[in-house]
Amino acid sequence: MDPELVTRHREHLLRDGYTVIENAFDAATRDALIEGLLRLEREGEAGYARTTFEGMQTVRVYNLLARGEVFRQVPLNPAALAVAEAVLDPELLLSSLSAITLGPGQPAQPMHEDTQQIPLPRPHPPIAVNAMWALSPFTEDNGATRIVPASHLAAEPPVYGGAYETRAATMPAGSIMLFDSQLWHAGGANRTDERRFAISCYYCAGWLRQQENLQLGLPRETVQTFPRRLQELCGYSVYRGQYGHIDNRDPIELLGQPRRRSMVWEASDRRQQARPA
Ligand SMILES: O=C(O)CCC(=O)C(=O)O
Repeated sequence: MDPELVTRHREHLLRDGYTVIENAFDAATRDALIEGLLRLEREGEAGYARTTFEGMQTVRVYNLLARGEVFRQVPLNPAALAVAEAVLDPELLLSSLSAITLGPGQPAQPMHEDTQQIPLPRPHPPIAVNAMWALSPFTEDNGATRIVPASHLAAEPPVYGGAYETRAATMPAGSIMLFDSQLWHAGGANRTDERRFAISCYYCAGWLRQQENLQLGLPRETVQTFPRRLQELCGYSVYRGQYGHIDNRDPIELLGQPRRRSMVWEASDRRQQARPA
């Protein structure tokens, strides 16, 4: 993505709490992702969720990277990843990758924000960014995510399930809405007789615990076959040369890959040695 456009999306997200990238993926990709989700349902790997938050008429599939090659392209989408990196930083992680398929009759989800469990005073700088992939068009009637624009700057999180003035984040299929995790939002009600297919690709700062435990949830043999950038996003990386190390080594080496950066203490020794006596 053009760097100026990345900057514009970043500024929009910082100001309003969200930004929408249209035409972020093509129809063939959308069809392949929907087919991947339907296959999981046919194979019995996915069924209706069992909590009000997840939606009893909603099929959620977690840990998608363990469930099909077709999903690997999602966290690596160049446009969404560039904006998420610009908002967080290039050492960000994938926090979770899950599908949210709202069925007909699914009521609106309780209002919430995505890092409500993290005990930080609000508002704080962005620590996580959700990229909501519209595999179906997101409409007022089929459950487009409801948002409260600029609520990421509020001093409080929403009252869980509270009633607020919201707007529907409508967007054509093929769009991705990125939003600051602090934005007050909720899935809308699906009043149509069609399903609303979506994937939530949730990124977080490299120093924050991931929502899904991807290092335990993804078999190492599977991660070994991922592109390197995806391996790094899944946690085979070290933040600022320190957080996430194993025996002061970069976990990427566990996958037989060379590390590309020094660990923080090696780098400070090198700086020290380079100083004139
Ligand atoms: O389905 C949606 O549009 C939003 C879902 C959501 O916000 C969540 O599950 O945290």
